[in-house]
Amino acid sequence: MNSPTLQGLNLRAPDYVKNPRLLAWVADMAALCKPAAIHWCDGSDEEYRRLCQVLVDAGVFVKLNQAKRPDSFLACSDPSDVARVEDRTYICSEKKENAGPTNNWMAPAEMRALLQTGQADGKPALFDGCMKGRTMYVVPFSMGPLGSHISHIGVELSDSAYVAVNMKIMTRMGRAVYDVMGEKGSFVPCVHTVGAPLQAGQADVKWPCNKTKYIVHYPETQEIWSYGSGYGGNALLGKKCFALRIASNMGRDQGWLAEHMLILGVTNPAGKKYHIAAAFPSACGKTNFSMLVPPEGFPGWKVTTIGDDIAWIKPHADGRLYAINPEAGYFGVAPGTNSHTNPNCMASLNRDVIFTNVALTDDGDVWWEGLSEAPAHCIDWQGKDWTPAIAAANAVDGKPKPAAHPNSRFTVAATNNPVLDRDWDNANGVAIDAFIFGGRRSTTVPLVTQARNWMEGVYMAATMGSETTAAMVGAQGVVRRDPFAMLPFCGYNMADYFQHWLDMEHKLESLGHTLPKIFCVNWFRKGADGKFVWPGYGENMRALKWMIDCIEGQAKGEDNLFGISPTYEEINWSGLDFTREQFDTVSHMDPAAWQHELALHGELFQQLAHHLPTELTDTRERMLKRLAG
Ligand code: SAT
Ligand code: MN
Repeated sequence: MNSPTLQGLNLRAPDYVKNPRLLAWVADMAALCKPAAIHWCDGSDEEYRRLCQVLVDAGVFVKLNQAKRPDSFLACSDPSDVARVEDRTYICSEKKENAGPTNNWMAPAEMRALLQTGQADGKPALFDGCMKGRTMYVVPFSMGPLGSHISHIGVELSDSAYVAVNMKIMTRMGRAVYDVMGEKGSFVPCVHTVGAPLQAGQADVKWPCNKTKYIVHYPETQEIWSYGSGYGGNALLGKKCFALRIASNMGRDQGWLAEHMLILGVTNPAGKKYHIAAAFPSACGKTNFSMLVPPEGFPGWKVTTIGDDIAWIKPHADGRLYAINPEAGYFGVAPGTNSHTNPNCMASLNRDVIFTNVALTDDGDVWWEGLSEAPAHCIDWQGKDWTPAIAAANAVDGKPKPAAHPNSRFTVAATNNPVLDRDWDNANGVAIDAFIFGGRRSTTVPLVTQARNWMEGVYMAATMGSETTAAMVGAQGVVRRDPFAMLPFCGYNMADYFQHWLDMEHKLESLGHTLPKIFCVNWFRKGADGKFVWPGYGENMRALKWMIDCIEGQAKGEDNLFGISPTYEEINWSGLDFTREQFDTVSHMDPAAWQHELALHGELFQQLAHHLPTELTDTRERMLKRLAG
């Protein structure tokens, strides 16, 4: 049989690809992007190995010492392409008000002219010929267990082999997806290019990308178009683009929740198990919390991981919310990860890992700040010699020059995790008992607070603030409101999203089960010396246990402005020397600080005034009155 061709490009798909809409779309995109070849990913281990070798041969991957870190690789990106680019991320809904005031917006027709169809002044579209000289990988993936009623399918076209191998780890990727899709099934089309076409004979660079970047979502037609970056959430389109920005739109329309949440199981010594979903902004310890090792003083307690970053949560006829982890791997922050902060993560990283932007040691292994004592010499993430002396000589603001980029990452399969929950791949998901919302706040917000009711919990989540981290391009350590840790990820109007959460209460109540409890936590309060007071990591179990006591009706706590917080006596301190004074430092609520905090809530509400549920402004009024005494 003759293969269909396009200007010499073989378009023939494997026989098992039978979906006419998919075949037509791939042909259209090939015509637009003009790649030199098309590779239909089958998701096999053999293919993964082959593509890793292609990346090694191209100088993109360094193969790590096989004895120390078997089958693992290091990639270092261009210094201009190291994190999500929020100011280049767009929600292109038909109506601007549906994107809301917190998202960048452009009219779909205007964006399509820019990316796809070409502009009136004759300027070519950015995607026109963007893959010249490169291979276009066709990457079929399922977000969520294959065939689960909570799952959804996507196909990413990318001119980056790095993306293809990362997607193999991060999602259920490969041939089986086509079986689920069948001839008529739908999928979310995702097109990604590094935006660096190669002219004939031109040598490639190690990390191709483009100064111009566009991360674009069309919520009505459920499409993702990403241009110019090869990094993380900008390029692995199943993650933030699909599983949060597009899926939040699906969730609003279909009555479910797509959230920036880890999911963990916690089992008490009697064998009773609870499931908790917890939202924190990027690089605030979600991966650590999801793999927590209970400390001394908690014999018989066990924490198991369902997911570390994203949860899709659907109401069930039994009145409970069931959550799945749409991902199959972890794209976690390396710096600060070590055998104290996250021993289970360290065990996960023993083999089969892709590291990005960490340092390379002289014996062919990896190193990052906070892993262990600094090596005498290594090659930093920018390929330069690094020694502690060089780091000190190149300090910025008194901070030594890091060997690993602060947003450096590991990509690893969930199945590497020694405390992976037995239900992590359960197509029905797990029933959620509580939600936790946490930000990075050096002041003001207490260690742990239970919301008095669903509405006040939604208020807590909606007004969450956090100090910014290296996961996004821009200034770090600035407090910004990050409602539900979804500010960069909600694919529609944030005020409507609050309403969607409020509506969930009535939906669940009508089904007759008790609602999950809602808590707010803050692990990051600092003392007068500027140091963290709460020991964090495994010790967070102490706050988690108190939350479970609340669920079981064992803890009463003390009522305050914000909700209900534990007394010193209610926390199990066994095995930890943490004084009443220290506890006071991480939990006390300063009226003046809260006056200011409520003013900031007011600013957020003003920004989101259009469509903002009145329950939220009413709650703020009540808090102001209470504060005034
Ligand atoms: O770069 S990602 O968006 O995938 C990681 C994160 O910021 O949480
Ligand atoms: Mn995240």
